Amino acid sequence: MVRSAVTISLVEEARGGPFVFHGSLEDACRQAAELGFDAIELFAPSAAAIQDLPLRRLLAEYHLRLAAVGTGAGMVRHGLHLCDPDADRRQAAERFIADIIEAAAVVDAPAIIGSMQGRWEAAEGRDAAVGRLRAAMERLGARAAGHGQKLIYEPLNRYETNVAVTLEQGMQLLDPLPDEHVVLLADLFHMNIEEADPAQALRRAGQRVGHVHFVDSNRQAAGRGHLNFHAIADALRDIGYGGYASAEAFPVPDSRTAAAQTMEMFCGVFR
Ligand code: LER
Ligand code: MN
Repeated sequence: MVRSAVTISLVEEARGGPFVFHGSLEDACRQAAELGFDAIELFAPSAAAIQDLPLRRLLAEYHLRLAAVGTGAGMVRHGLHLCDPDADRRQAAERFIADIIEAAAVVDAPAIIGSMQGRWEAAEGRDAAVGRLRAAMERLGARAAGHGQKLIYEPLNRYETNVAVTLEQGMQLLDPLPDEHVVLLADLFHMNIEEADPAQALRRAGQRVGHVHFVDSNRQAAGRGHLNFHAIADALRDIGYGGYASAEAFPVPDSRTAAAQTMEMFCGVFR
């Protein structure tokens, strides 16, 4: 059964970003619980910031799970990424993610590599950079598995990466890595830009799909754009998907309405 989640960002630099809730973890948990969400997904500044949060208390108090934790603050705040040709900076990127994997595992959640994959530069070419990215994900995936978690890798649209922009390209990137260690994140906003047919792409990716960013074509709450969520839900059912549909959308017209509209669509197509 697909479970519902909603995003909360605690990263000041990502105030204008596509997260339903911003700023207050407690307020986001309260509203997520009121609206019937199963979980929250957290975008936090660092592993240390996650450790300082009263996550256990809030999750228990509001009967929520932690669906996943993003690592993109390493890029947004420090400009770090795993394709970086500079070995010191690349290692700092890997360390940043490894620390978040550890902090998230304590609260029984996986970490996501989205913007931290970075991009390769034409001067160097694709193969060397992608080889280093894959090697880092192999180590990070093994680390996650050591804590009973999977590492989640997210293809992004062409304006955010040149590594893998479709699920098919993501599958090729992950091909040598065990799927018990690393799974794919299907973000429906990126997929609307890059996939010929999002539902078909989900069917082809099948068991590799481990997480979904549940959002409409314009990056607003599901139902506010032109994606066909019935076709997407049918595809997810067909592949036996049992992970989260996590609302990563702009708080338009406001956080509460975006969360409520997401839940209305979620119940309409999955329940
Ligand atoms: C970025 O566009 C995105 O979709 C995030 O989930 C990745 O950090
Ligand atoms: Mn996403």
